[in-house]
Amino acid sequence: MPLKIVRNDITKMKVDAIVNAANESLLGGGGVDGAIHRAAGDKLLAECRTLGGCKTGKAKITGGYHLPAKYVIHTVGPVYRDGTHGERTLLESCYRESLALAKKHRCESVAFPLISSGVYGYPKDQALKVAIDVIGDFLLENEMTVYIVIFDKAAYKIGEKLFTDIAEYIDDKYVDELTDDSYKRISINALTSMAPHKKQKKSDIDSFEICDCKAIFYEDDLDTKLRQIDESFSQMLLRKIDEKGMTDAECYKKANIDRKLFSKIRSDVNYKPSKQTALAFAISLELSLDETEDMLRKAGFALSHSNKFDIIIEYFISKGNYNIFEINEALFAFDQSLLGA
Ligand code: AR6
Repeated sequence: MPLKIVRNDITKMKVDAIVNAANESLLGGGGVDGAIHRAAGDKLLAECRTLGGCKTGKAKITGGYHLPAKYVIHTVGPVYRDGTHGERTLLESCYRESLALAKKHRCESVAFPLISSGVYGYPKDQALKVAIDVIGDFLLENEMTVYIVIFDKAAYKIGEKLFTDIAEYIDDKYVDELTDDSYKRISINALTSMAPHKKQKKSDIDSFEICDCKAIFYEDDLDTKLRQIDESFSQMLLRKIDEKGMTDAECYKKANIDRKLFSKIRSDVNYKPSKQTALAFAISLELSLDETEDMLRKAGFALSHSNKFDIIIEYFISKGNYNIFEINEALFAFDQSLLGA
């Protein structure tokens, strides 16, 4: 199930558990800790007093009291010194221990702040990377919806090099919608997107391929090609999953798609996904750019250079980086909608 990055005040999140970036005393403090205690009310502090504190890297759970969340998971992040004092290991442990507690209490949804990235001084881009890595790994094995809650967008940072790289790529590729080039591209896309609906005779394709001198197809290849032309999005998806030797669960988890949506797609041969969903599967299946365009066409979409979202996706595919969580991290930084459910 998916990882979502959202902008919000964590005390407003309607989830089974929210995570508190606490200190070892568990008796409250500033930042997100203060906000959670204020919103939950005095009974939270009373319960915290019974817990005997919490070591750095560990987590403890309490009720949510006046919060919309049923539980608060209190974890203590490391104070950042210079990165050579086991800070990353401790921060990873905070996420892992909190997720394990959430699982033990059968939480279906959990929201995290960026632990240690405030008063404790962990560089925000690195804190975000740790959160995404650990939560991403957990979600490949577990069914849960996990939110990373960003309080202040200005404080949200992805790695500087990645940000500059993507910004340059966008600069390079972006075409104004009114330039000839993009018109050409859009019309080519429009034409090719008609292909799946057009019934072609075997002989047309045969002669086209031979004239073009690119390849001579044997009967089997032709039959396969013809079948693929008429394939729907969901048929193509299931075929690709088979071809890649993946299980359904591997595929929808890597796509950041939840199980229910996947079942819907699987059982409805004519299911029309959103562009974000179609692309999420293309990423999960590690399709090339051409194959991605093919899959999008089945859903009635195309990639365009007049759209930042599309260019960012293209950037990651061209680099062979199919980590959906990292892609979403970048999409969020550029104010774009995220992939998956
Ligand atoms: N919702 C979501 N995120 C928030 C909120 C909120 N309401 N308020 C702040 N943040 P910090 P730490 C973000 O300092 O670095 C406390 O005093 C904030 O922008 O709360 O782990 C404890 O008692 C930042 O990105 O936690 C400890 O002594 C992130 O939450 C110490 O601070 C974490 O910032 C813990 O420091």
